[in-house]
Amino acid sequence: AHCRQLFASLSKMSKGNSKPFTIFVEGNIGSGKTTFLKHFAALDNVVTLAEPVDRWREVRGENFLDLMYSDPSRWGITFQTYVQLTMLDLHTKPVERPIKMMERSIHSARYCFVENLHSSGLMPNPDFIALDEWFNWILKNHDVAGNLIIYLRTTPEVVHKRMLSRARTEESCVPLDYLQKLHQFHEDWLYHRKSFNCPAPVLVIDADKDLEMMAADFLTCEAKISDAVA
Ligand code: TTP
Ligand code: MG
Repeated sequence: AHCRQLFASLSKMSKGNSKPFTIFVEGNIGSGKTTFLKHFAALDNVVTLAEPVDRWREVRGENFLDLMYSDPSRWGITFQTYVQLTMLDLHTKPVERPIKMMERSIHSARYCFVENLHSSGLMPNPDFIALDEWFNWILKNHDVAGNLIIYLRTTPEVVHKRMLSRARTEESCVPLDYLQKLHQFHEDWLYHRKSFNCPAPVLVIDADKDLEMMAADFLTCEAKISDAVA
């Protein structure tokens, strides 16, 4: 009930404003972003756009995600170019409801994943430059801004276990070390706020807990969203 009230009031605030209140749900691989979005999908005033990971696994018969993990130096640029395109598609997608909630954003693709590939030497410099030029052009010429980031903060060991137990085939060989690096990029960007531009205020949620224990956090989160909008 609390939840419905909150989103009803957000709905009123957004009336007459053609751009929806836009929330990016961020966090490491396996931090629970999809599950988090599902919780909010039931609400009348919210459109949730899940990450297009399935679009990355079947592109005209090619599995870009699998190619990237099997040979990041060769296929990293291909995969990340396509991720950037699908993210731009979601950022610019008009929605009929006042609140738009996205799994990830073009920002975390660039500041966490592309940055990680490049800085760990897996992405050649020219590939990185081409991607980054595209990214900067998109930021200048399209509205990819958000109003709030919800950061599902986890520890790498916890998400590593989750990732292995959900058993996405492509991720079977992703080592803990890779998740530790990605964790650090999320931390520096969203928690310590010392690396890249942070495109919206950040609400940090402890997402190490099991899903059953998250119910209270959903409510806290809704209250804080309300404050952020007010
Ligand atoms: P995530 O974007 O972290 O999504 P998820 O569904 O694993 O997260 P959650 O459990 O919280 O719902 O990652 C999806 C896969 O795509 C994962 O293997 C990492 C990969 N990926 C990249 O390699 N580069 C990118 O830019 C993005 C966005 C994802
Ligand atoms: Mg997901």
